Parts: sequence; C-alpha cells; structure tokens
Amino acid sequence: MQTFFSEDHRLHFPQAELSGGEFVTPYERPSRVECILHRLRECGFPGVTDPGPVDMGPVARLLDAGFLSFLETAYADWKAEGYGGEVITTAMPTRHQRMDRIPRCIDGRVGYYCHASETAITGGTWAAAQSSMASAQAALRAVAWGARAAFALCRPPGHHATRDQFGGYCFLNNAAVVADMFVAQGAKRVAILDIDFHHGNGTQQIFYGRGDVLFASLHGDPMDMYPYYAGFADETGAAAGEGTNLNYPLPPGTPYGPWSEALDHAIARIRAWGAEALVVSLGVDAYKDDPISFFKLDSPDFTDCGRRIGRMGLPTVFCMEGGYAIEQVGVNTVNVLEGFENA
Ligand code: OKP
Ligand code: ZN
Repeated sequence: MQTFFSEDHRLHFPQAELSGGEFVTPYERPSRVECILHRLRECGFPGVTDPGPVDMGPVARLLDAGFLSFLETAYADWKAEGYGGEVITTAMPTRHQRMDRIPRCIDGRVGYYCHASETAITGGTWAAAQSSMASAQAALRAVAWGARAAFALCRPPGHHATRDQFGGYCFLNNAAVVADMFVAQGAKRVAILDIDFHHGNGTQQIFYGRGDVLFASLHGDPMDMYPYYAGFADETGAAAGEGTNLNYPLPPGTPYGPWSEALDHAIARIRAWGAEALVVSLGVDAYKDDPISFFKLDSPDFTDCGRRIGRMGLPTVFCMEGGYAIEQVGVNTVNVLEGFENA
C-alpha cells in the first residue's frame, strides 16, 4: 500500500510538554515518523508520496469555524500580546463556569479551545496540522480511486481533537475528516476503529450523535489514564448515533490476549453493522515498552492485529496516531500494515 507523508510535520516541535509538573521534551516528536519511514523502506514498501495541499472544504464542513480561525492565528495573537513563549493555556472552563462565552483575549480563547494543557502551539503548528490532514485526505483519495488501502503517516496526530478543542498532542482530527469524506462520497456506513492506547475522545465527540459513522476504541481505562473524562463503556452514542459508539476500556497491564478479544468484539460489531469503509486510528502505544502507556502488547502482536483488521475485507485508510517508544515505533507500525496486507 502507498504511504502519504509531508515533511512539513517538522514545523511542529514545541520546546516543551508539561508532564509530571516539569517541562520535558515532547514525547510526540519528529523522530517518531523518521523511524516509521525507515522501517517502511526496510520492508520494501512502495515509495512515500507527498500529499500536496490540504483541502480545507471538508475540514470546515466538519469542524468549528471559530476553532479553525483560532488555530490559524493563535501563535501570532499570543506574540501580539507580548508573550515570549509558546502558546500554553493556564485556564480552561470547567464545571460551574460559563461555556457559552468566547473570551476576547488570547489567554481566555486558548483555554476555551483547549482540553489539556500539556500541548503547546508554536509558530509552525497550524501548517504542520494542515499537512497532517493533507496526508489523510490524500490517502482517502487513493482508496476512493480504487486502492484497497492507504497509509496516512500523519503527524501531529488527531484523535483527541474535538470539533472545537485541541489537546493530547492533537489539533485537527484527521481520522474524523477522512470518515466524513467517505460519507460525502456516498458511503452509507463508515467505521472508525481506534487502536491507539488512548481513548479517541475527539473522534467520539464528533460522531456521537451520528448514525452513519460508527466509532470503536480500545484504550486504557479512563479511571487510570488520559483523557480521564471520556472513554467509559456506557458511552454508547446519542440520538441518531445511539448504539454506534463502542468503548473498550482495559486495565493496566493488559496483554494481547484480552486486548485481541476486545478487538475481535469490535470487529464483529463493525461487520454486523454493515460498514462499507474503514478508518483505522493507528497508534502503536499499546506496546509494552511505551513510555507513557500501560498495555503489554509485543511487536508480533501488531502483525496479528493487522491481520485481523485485514480479514474484514474493507476499503481502509490508516491514519497514524500515537506511539512513543521511538526505537520500536517503526517496527510496530509497519507490522500492522504487513499483517493487514498478508491477511
Ligand atoms: C496522544 B495519543 C505524559 C502525559 C501525556 C497526553 C497523552 C496524549 C496521547 N506525561 N498525556 O493518543 O497517543
Ligand atoms: Zn495514544
């Protein structure tokens, strides 16, 4: 399968991430994708294609207009205020506070459009997030034109970004836009399978009330893990979307056995529902040595996982999400793709 990838991801590399009360070098760093590119080459995957420019039409159709214009000018607005550093929020509206007023000042706006303060916006973030989205859209086009599958090597990732909030290293929800583009092209039912270690709260939020896009996620139990306030099993969808949101929260230390049982369950539900196309939020942070995660998958397990996804027989777009064990992120990611191709 073809890979779509933009070098512009480099424009996003904040100096710091707030982690454990300290500023550390962000886990979500450029070397992650270099490692994946290296492994793709090593395994004889066809060349990597630059996606060309992003198409903001489908993005603007799905996401909040105020949020998009906020992202575009956040860094300039921050600098115009006289601030010296990168854009990091201090406050966010929480319970007992007003959610229906968008502050005028940049400090207030950043918090309004954010749900987690580990993630900084730099001068290059908007361009990088758009280039990540462009890769996802190019992969969608390849599949729409007849390829069985395509790999969008997205960076920064997207699945934590809601309709109107960034956070969790994510700015624009690539997988969500791809799913919505499948629908716009005539698919009646599209499934998103999120195998990243973290719950895809952004994707869930975007489709929670819709019956044409099913979202299924395997992830660390939010009682023990970010994003903490979403991802529970009783979140099943609302209104037209009732029954089309499937969460599989799993406890610390979960190995491949129970993880793959949850995967099979999700796959069976997606099949029974009658999905015509599949978007995979491909994170490999379920790996046993991931520095910020707590599952125990080993590298060969990712091959098996890819095989199970491949057996679904659906047109599939893979969108890269997380995976922070830098040495193994290439092997684990490409294992999923190889398993899929050899299914
Ligand atoms: C993004 B993706 C580290 C805490 C990190 C945010 C995690 C975002 C993960 N001390 N919290 O889903 O891989
Ligand atoms: Zn993750």
